[in-house]
Amino acid sequence: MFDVLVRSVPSRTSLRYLRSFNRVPSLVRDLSSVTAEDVTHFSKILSPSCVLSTFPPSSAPVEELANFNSDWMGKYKGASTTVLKPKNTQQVSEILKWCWERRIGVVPQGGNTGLVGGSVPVNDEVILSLRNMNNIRSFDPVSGILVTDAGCILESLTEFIAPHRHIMPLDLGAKGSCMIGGNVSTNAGGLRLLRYGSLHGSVLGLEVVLPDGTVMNQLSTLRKDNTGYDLKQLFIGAEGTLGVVTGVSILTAAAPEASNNVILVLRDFKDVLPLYQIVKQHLSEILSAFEFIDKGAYDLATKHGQGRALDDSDVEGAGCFVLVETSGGKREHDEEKLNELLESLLSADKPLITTGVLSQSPAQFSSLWALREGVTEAVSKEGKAYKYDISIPLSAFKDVVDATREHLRKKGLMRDDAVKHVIGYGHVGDGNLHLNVVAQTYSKEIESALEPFVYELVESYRGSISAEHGVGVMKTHALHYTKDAVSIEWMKKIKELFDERGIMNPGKVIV
Ligand code: FAD
Ligand code: 2HG
Ligand code: ZN
Repeated sequence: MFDVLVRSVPSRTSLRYLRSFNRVPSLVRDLSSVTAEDVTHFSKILSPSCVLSTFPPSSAPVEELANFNSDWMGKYKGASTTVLKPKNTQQVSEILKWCWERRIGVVPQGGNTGLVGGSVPVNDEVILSLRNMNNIRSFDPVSGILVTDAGCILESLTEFIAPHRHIMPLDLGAKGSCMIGGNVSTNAGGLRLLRYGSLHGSVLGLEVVLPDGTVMNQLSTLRKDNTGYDLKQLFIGAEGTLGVVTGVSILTAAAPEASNNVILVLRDFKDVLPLYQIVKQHLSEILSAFEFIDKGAYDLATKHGQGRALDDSDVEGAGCFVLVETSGGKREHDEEKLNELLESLLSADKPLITTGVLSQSPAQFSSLWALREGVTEAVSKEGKAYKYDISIPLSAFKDVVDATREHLRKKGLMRDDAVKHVIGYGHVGDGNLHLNVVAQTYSKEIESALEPFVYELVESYRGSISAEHGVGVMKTHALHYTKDAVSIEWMKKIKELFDERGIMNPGKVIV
């Protein structure tokens, strides 16, 4: 298969392609390291507090760079000597112009909450932190269109538009740290995708600084614009490999008058699918989330204080849990519908659920959500996680979790708690399972037991090895389980076209 691909690309790039099939991130190898001269130049573009470098004139101790060089899980580490924190698009442009000329690798970094190692360097690339670009540029309460700097934190945006009775079309557990530019660059999914769709639909425009420093202004606020290729779509989910997103125009939604939630307790996973069908039919337009956690995930969430545990009697015999949220225009109407649903589920001849716990106050509403949203946090407190974020048919969610556990057991890796838990949770409504393998420590042995095992399993269902977290550095070698050779070839051509020097986030997505 590789031969065919290599032959089919232009000769100018074939060497690079050949190397990539040996899984060597060739674009990384050709890059320059930052020198004192570079830092002196950056210090002319940015004020002193915005340059953090081990080189003069900054001369920061290496420890000060540690957080920027390590990802959220502590799994991926970079060796960058220099973090730059521009305050505006012009500064980003000047930095990239210099890095382009000098062939210095650049890693854009938002909230650094990514789960695939995309936001930290693979070597000593410059880290370009967007955290100082945090101005809201405009908000139109009539259309709901928000235009903002890429470094605004998602939760701050939510709070900013709340008094105008609007909500962001996306929400995720990392909302307190992740930034809108990072969300766009990962095409983050999250907890509201069922209702509001993906960012490919709600992002109306982007301002992007291209690798050579050119500013591409596509910061449109138009709902409709069919003037040729929709270039912004390329940057949604590009994970910083094509340019730096500096501004985002996004359509926000009118805030629902009322939101309710309920946790449904199920004896058996096989009942999740019929339950989803019934819930969809019964709640129709007010259904806003249908999220799933298995018993292992629930136990970890409660063990580590994420939300309040349900009463023991409610959890007895539970195999898994589903969180249903409604968002609608009239509280009484929505509550009535939810109560009717619960009654009919519980009084059925063969009930699909054993019980349902309905939130009765804003605090309970948040607590039920914390049981689901808090699993990632709980897992990180429990151990070291191998995370597989996959799209597969709903009916296969449990089989994949069970098969992975069994596979690790056969390999002897469940002994002595080397692997402590294999759990599943995720976005049922989006067909997205989060398979988490929680180990005592990261080890080659566990990784090679899991890969390619999990990827082959996903491929057998014609699924996706990355539903929403992206490829980062973690899955560059595994793209072919989901994308065919022609698609990968065209992705490489697009990368070449924007960034022939390979300075943008080297070693990520496509290598
Ligand atoms: P970073 O982690 O800083 O960067 C992510 C990638 O985007 C990197 O490749 C980086 O180089 C690139 N990048 C960042 N900013 C820019 C920019 N301005 N221009 C160009 N490239 C850029 N993800 C989901 O999809 N759904 C979830 O429900 C979800 N829940 C999460 C819950 C928790 C507790 C945690 C820790 C993570 C979760 N994530 C989830 C993953 C993560 O939060 C998302 O991928 C998020 O969108 C990353 O945003 P960030 O600002 O932290 O980006
Ligand atoms: C979620 O849905 C996030 O909670 C994180 O996407 C999933 O940690 C994970 O594996
Ligand atoms: Zn998720």
